[in-house]
Amino acid sequence: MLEYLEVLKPRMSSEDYRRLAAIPVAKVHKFIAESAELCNPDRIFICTDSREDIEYVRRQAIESGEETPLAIPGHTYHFDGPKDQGRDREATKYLVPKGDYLSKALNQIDRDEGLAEIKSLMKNIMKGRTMIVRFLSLGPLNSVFSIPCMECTDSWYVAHSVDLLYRPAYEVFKRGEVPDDLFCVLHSAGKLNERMVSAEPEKKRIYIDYIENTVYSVNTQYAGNSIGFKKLALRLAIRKADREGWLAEHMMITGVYGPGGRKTYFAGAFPSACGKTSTAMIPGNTILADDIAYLRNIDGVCRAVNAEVGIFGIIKDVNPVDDPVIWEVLTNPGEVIFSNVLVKDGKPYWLGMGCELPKEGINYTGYWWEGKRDENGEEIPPANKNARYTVSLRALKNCDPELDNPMGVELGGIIYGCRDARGYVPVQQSFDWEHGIIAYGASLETETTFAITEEEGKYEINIMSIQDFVSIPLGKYIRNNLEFGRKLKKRPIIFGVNYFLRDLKTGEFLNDRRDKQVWIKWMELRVHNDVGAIKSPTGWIPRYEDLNKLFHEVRGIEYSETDYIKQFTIRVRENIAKINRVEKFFKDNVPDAPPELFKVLEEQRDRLIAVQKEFGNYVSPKDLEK
Ligand code: SPV
Ligand code: MN
Repeated sequence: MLEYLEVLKPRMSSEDYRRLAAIPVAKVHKFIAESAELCNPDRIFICTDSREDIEYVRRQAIESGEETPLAIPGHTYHFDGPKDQGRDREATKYLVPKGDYLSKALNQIDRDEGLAEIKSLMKNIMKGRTMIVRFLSLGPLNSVFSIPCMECTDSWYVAHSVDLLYRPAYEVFKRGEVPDDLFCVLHSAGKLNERMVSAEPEKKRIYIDYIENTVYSVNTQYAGNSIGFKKLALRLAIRKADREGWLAEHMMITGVYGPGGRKTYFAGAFPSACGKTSTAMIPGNTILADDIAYLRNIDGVCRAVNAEVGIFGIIKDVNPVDDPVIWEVLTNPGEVIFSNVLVKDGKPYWLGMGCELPKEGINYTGYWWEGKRDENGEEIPPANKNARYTVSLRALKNCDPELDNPMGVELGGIIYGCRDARGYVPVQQSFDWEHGIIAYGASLETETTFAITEEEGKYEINIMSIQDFVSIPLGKYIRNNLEFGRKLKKRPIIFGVNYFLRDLKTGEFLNDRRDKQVWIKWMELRVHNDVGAIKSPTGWIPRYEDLNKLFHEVRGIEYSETDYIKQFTIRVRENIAKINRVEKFFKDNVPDAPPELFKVLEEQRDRLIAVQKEFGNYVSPKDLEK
């Protein structure tokens, strides 16, 4: 332990040295010493989470030019480079030791080769800069759920963002309450241009070393790549959960009010940009998590916490009518970091904000004017589609009071949401845990969106919306989910939702964005068995009269039977085609897929074929009700 401190001493001020020496954990000293030896910063700043330190980080984010203040007090904006506007699947890889196996569907590189590559990219990269060290906790403090973690970064924007997104834990580290498998992140924004934007995106690499629970990220600033505790630590958490028998999920958590003030918690997994945050923020309900949840079996009950305490949310389409709660936070004084929006006269603008946007301003490509084109001749939008806001959940009026409960909250339901124009009805309830995990979770098929830097609008399987992050064999991950439910005494009810169903002929969306307010209330009632449902081949679907009543209560509008029939008609052909695609995916890519998966899919196909014989390819819910 002393040895590492000795190495660090000449690199540190006496104050920073004192702060680090107060942490009695050799692994912490080792990680910082090795990071400093590799990256060679001029200075190391140990952030203690004191008010002065936090204030200092905020100021530095502005002084360094990584953030710029906006007119409203507390608001700043940050830009990432034009080639750094989302998570990067290509550049993100697992370091896999020789002899170890990960599913083919996961991007990977030989561990020795990858470590050598990333270390050569990071050599002396912090010369002339400060390495900021932050100590945080994933999950509430003093909890069976907590995972201590630390990040060394040369980005003040990253160091600032984690204040809004994670629980501070310097004191936890000082008490030495740090397990050997704590998560460590080493990040450098790399060479920056005059706009303080990573200048060498072609050298972007994000490597996950699950042997050492360490993430390396270089030549990127986009928070999903640079803040190690989002999807990078989720990958490590999935392995830890696998070892310890719990679940780390890409899920929001919301508290939904039912009759008589009853409150039921739901967790929900949706692919990026498919309605996860907006479901968590439905007016009248509470939000406890918007991206990452940990689930544990505690005395036979499924309890969940938020790994984070903030939101790095998509700002596109946030407007005062559909999203009043977050709108209020984004337009009033308080700490907000806007990224990749359009800025004009100290004000941020984004796509779909419900007002006209300026014709010129500053955006992620520099000075922007209407009609500006990129090097491929494509017109550049005023703000990026994946522009985001970073805020603390505590700034939201409807932040759930149990956010920091070390025991988490009891889940009544789990939702799997897909983006499926063709097949699934807007909301349905699984027949049981296995059916839900397989038919809604593992079969989750979605159109790709702008949240990853790749082609948009392609259909792909995205198991439980978490496939990009699953760091164990995919079949094992599904088995763990099945097992988890089997061991519970009280199982959450599993639902499938699809906010993106279209008319097969006209291609129009069949639902309004606000219809989800009704679906979630229906799910709440179903958890408590307060309404009946119709048995369809793909799950229990709502009855017209229950939905109509809810549309009146929740949205104050009439719900026509014609709309109901269009939305809840079982599209047999499309559903069978989906099952065939899902089966093929698992046969081709997941050699360790559990046999139950094929059984559940087969049963679903048999049910579909049976109704097809009786009613044809499109089966009205009215026919099934009889
Ligand atoms: C997502 O894309 O799923 C996000 C944002 O939640 S990121 O941090 O990029 O993962
Ligand atoms: Mn996410």
